[in-house]
Amino acid sequence: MPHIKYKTFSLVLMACVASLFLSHAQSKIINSGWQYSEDKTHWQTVNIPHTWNNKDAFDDESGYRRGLGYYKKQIYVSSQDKDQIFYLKFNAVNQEATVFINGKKATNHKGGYTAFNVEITSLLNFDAYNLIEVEVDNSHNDNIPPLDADFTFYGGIYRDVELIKVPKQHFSLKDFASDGFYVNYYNVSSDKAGVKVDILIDNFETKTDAHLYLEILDAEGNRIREEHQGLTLKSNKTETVKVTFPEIKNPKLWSPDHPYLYKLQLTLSDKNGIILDKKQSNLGFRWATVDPEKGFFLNGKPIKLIGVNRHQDYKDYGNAVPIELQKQDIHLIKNMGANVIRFAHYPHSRELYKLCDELGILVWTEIPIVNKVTDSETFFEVSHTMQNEHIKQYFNYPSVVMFGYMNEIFLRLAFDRKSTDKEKEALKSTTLKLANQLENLNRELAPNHITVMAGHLNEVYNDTGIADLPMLFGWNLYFGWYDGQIEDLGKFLDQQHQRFPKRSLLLSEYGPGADVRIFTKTPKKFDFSTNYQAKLHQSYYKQIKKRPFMTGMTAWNFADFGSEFRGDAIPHVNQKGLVQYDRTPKDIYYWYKSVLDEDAPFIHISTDNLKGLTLFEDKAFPVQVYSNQNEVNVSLNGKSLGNFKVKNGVVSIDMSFKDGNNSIRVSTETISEEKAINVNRIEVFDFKNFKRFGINLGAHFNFYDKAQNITFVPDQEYKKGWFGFKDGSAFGITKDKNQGLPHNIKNTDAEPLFQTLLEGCTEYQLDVPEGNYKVKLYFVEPQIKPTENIYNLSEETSRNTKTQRIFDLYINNALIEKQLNLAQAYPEKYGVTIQANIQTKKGLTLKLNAIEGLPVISGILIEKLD
Ligand code: GCB
Repeated sequence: MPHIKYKTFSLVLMACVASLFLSHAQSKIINSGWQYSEDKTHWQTVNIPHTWNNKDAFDDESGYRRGLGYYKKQIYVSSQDKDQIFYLKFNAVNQEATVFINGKKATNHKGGYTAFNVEITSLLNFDAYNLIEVEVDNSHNDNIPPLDADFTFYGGIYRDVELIKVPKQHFSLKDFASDGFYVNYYNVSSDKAGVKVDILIDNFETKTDAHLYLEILDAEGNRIREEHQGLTLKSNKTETVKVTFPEIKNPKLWSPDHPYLYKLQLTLSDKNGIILDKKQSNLGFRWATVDPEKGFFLNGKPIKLIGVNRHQDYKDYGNAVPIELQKQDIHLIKNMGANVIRFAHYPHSRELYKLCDELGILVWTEIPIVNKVTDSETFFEVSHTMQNEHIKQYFNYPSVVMFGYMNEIFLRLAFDRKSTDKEKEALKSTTLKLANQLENLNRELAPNHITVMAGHLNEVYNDTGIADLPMLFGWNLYFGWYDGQIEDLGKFLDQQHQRFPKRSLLLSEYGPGADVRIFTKTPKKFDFSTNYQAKLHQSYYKQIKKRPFMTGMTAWNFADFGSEFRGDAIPHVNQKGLVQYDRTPKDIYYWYKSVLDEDAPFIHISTDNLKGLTLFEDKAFPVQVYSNQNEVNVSLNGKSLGNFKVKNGVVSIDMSFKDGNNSIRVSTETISEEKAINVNRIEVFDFKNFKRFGINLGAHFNFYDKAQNITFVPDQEYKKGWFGFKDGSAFGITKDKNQGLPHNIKNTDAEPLFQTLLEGCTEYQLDVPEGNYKVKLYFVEPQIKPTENIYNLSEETSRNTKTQRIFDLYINNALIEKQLNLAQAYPEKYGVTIQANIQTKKGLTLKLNAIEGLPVISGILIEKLD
């Protein structure tokens, strides 16, 4: 209509003219040059994002500092802006923040993962520097979730700080630090789609006339809808304005395959048409539903949700991770072919959700009420505020389809050995009360989103009925790791589905720990080998694909992450990542790509982890090839091994490597991939080719030690002409898993070498030929009280008493150590090495003569000197 066009034109013209001499709402990032101190005496200059725990959370000695951290910064405010309203926006401060402006308290905020705004206008001095001080506290607080969880609670101001300056009329900054408007959709289908927007406008002045202009643009930037609204804003009030657009015909729908985005722009002007404030948001037309029988539907079509959980921290940065690095995660996840991310266990940076909109990734987002709740009014209050902030700040992202509020909330209860039954019942009902309240809050604030919660393997979620509160219940299941066997997954899910046929289910977590330095032909539960990781994920995927009632699966975890109390193959790191802590992909990442990403032909030869592969009489080593093609041709060192069918994204091929450099080539008609692998082939009986040779005593797996640049091979019983133990047994290893081993060994990063060990071995023999050898032996005293690992759900460890072990150590009858008493001579959990040069006519025999208790030994490294 010409009338509208003229009006729009004149508004735009006025806006352009106005912007020449008037500033409308403005946000300035003020991350640079803060002063930080832990005692208010010694200050250092830091930039935001910042945490004080990026190093000490990985330090074996100290544990990480949970307590106070002080930040301050000066900002200059000019009197030119004296008619403006000023806010500070903190995008995340972990976990409690008290903000002072020029010495006066401005606000206190609890909760480390959502943003908060504070209005500071009246506290400012114009034409002067103003002091911002922030007191940050990450100590344990019974009233702030998370109370307890398997991740590190790094303290600090770790997301952007913004100084916001707005005219007296502006989109509200007071509604739980949201953008001040909420996008709702109505009648969305492929024929038509409607948009309704609720807008909150603050007026800091007397009654005023204003003008609101909303427009919808398509992805090409064409304006396809616009609405004008004249407003009369009451004095010093927040006005809610509702705008409904007429339906859009034949909208392009948003989905992971076609993430088509429209844009909504909001402009607030004064009565003269001068722009006061502007906002915008992505619009995506989609609708999501769950069905207990048929799974997850997007836009009416079934989609199996397959993706990952993500934690936000990153090697060396803690949680203070530059946003560009974080964005790379989302690209990596998309590239893998995932269609869903669970942002666990707390809201992540908003930029990432925006990227999910753009790339087409469905999102589950949640607040960190993890493991247990506190029965206190404040805890309930903080939880409510947190969920209000969460939903309101993340509401407008089309990618967000699921809002969650609890994870494994009965975990602590399940392991509580102290409380009485009555106390436990009371805690259950408190938890249920909070869950009910939050579920209702979710449904009220976000009626078109799916509500979710995740539980661990325990009947309590069924018994209490908590699992029936959310629209979708996620099971975190670790069959083949903490519990039972890999194959138990499907059986468990079938039973649940039978017992609770009206409940929609997602496998919200699963996965074993995996260290890229560990590989084996015989993967076992708890060995941290990348091979076991492959086995578990490949089987889980098949089991979930087979079950249409399962909405999907999200692997635990996208990346390795910091968890201070843990002691796995890398201390203080949870190693269940598909990629490493620095985001280098593990092989399993490529396997997922081969089953999920159909965009282009893809091949990956998984030899990256076979560093220093040493083979003996073994003629071959199984190598997994991953591909999204049906058949691949494989050749080794130029000779074809034939064509192989790829099933479930993988084919395993036994490769008879030669000593030295080998090359593997895998091809299809359209693509090929080549990998070089260096293999150390040692011939039995004369140990012909060896220069250096390492054995991982008591272990069935290879361990690559970067510092020594050698792979310690698996141990074996002595065989003539070869090597092995004559007696003794692997410490802490049961039939199908490794557990109860010493962790967080000081003085080394070769944990897996020390962790597995032989106990009670009195003689170990290597039938090496005549020569001069450097022999290095590795020891640790294992019998120290292990830190209780609550995630180690199945195993009770009884090795918590310290007994004496004293032994003499001989090599070929030469006394190397007399009365070796590891517990007495060294600090606890200390990685000890003892080294000697030995000349031999034939063979090396190691003797550990017990004086008291059973001798232990973790590793042997021999080097031929001439
Ligand atoms: C879980 C928790 C998650 C842990 C994970 C694990 O079930 O939800 O926070 O990190 O197990 O690795 O044990």
